[in-house]
Amino acid sequence: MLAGAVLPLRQVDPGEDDRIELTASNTFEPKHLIVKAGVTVVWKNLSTRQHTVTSEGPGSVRSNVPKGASPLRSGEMAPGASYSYLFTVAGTYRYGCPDHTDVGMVGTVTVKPR
Ligand SMILES: [Cu+2]
Repeated sequence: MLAGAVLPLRQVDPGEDDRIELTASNTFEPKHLIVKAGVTVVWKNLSTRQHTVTSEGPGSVRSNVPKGASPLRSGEMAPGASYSYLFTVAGTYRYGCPDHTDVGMVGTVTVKPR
């Protein structure tokens, strides 16, 4: 490998899946994801506790999705469970796990138009 080479970002095309992991340290990984419209994102709970992916909710969840987009609303995700969402509306989606926003379990997905 050339010195100073930059690793390419994974390129995910419309119709394909990208992935965000819910980790054992109560984080979404990656915390900030950029995808093209038409990509489905799959959140996978790799931790040993229940979490949710929620774009609207009580308390400190800083919730927002672009106008015309349906909310992110996984319901309780047991360890090992997955939640999928097909992003069709461009813009920034903010979400969190309402039980763990106090420890920083929040993330964003930015959707670029095709
Ligand atoms: Cu949680």
